[in-house]
Amino acid sequence: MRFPSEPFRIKVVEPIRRTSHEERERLLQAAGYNLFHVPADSVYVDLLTDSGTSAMSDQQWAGLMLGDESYAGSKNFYHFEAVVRSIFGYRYVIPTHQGRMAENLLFSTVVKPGMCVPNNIHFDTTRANVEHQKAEALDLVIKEAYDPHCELPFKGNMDLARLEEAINRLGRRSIPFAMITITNNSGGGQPVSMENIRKTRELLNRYGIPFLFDACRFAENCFFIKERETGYGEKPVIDIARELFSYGDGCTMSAKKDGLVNIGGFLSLNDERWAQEITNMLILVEGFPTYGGLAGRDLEAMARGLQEVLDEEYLRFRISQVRYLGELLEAAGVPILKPIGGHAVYLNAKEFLPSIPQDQFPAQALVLNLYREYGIRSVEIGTVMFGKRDQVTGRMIHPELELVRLAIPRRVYTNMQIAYVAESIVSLYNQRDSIKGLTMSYEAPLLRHFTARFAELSSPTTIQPPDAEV
Ligand code: P61
Repeated sequence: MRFPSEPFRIKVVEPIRRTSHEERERLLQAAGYNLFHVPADSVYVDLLTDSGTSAMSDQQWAGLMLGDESYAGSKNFYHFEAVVRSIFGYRYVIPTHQGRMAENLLFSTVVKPGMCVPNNIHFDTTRANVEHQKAEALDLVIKEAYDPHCELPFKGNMDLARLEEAINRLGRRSIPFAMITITNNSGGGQPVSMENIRKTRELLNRYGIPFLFDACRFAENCFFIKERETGYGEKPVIDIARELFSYGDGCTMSAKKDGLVNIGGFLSLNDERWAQEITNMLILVEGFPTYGGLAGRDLEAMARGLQEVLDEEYLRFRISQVRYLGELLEAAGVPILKPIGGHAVYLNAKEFLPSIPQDQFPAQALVLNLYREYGIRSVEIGTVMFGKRDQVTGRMIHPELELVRLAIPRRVYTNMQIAYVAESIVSLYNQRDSIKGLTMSYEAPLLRHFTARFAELSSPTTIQPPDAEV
């Protein structure tokens, strides 16, 4: 384990309020044990998401002061457009206020009812936007992605055999385009190799199917390629990014991740007809094409962030800091998903709490106890988020993986705070027998994880799961 030293120093600080155990217990009860309803200023280390939570640099803040807020033709747009073209290489650049709007514009324009969009794994907003068009969101990642112990350098890869099978089964006309998400967020922040991307392109070319990227964490993916893929060790990350995007026809992007901004996104495409139709829709729902739902200053911050994120000193630190957390946990025997991803460490709740059945939401129980005991906020990615009720029996169908995601905001926390997180989790692991399961006392019909409420069971082993037959 090598200690990742920060390639920056701190110029502005934001104080964090300390809370007592009693206060956290009170807040948790008021929130129905759902961390989405705990106020952020009552959290010590907030690992809920790495999205929109980055610290901007002095250069980005300086850029805000250079915001040109003209309705049409802001100079910041032209700068932003030039930067996006120089990295991604596509002809048309369409700004949006965040990633899901780029998805919405693309899917509502190009995807028709009954069609199918393959991806390694769709992120939840991507899936929801595909399904909103009454189309199928098909996940075709390699099978090993679902095994938390399997260590592969590129566990986000597309399964090319299954992709070809899907094309033959559904017919080329049912597939408006295929996507690859880099890195694969829903599969543990795992990267996709250049070879897999090149072969996906070759396969899609044989059928004349366009190829788009969900590029949110592109720089982290390219850094992994540099670290792990033969032939790329000496290449600058910017050149790796240019090669990678050259195999596609466009991308959607939430700049709230590797754009290093708190708000912003875009769509970039080569196809003139798609770009024209999408721009018409953009004007209807977001704004004029040279600001797309953002202020001029936001475009400037995004242009600067997209360049900074390719700084290899920054990327080395970023990937190492996440790895540092994972390695501290692993060294203490805490079960985590392997290999360690680019933006987050995932706790394996099934192995952390083997005596709590999935009906009793073990990953949510971990999330709750991490906050109650140590003031750390994480997010459940398991039965609460992805469990479904069988329409006929009403019984819960559980997802394969029961995880807690510890997503690390970019340039925000010091290594000492990361060490605090590791120490806290190890301490919780050593007391894991005292952790109780939960019941869900309120559940919304859609996206229930945001509003669900829970109650704690008195003992994990003596209480029957709510759906069990007696
Ligand atoms: C996250 F609980 N991710 O990981 P937008 N593609 C990909 C993403 O990771 C992503 C988007 C598209 C989030 C934020 C988040 O239910 C949730 O700019 C690979 O957020 O619209 C976002 O980009 C969408 C967390 C989003 C959630 C929705 O934490």
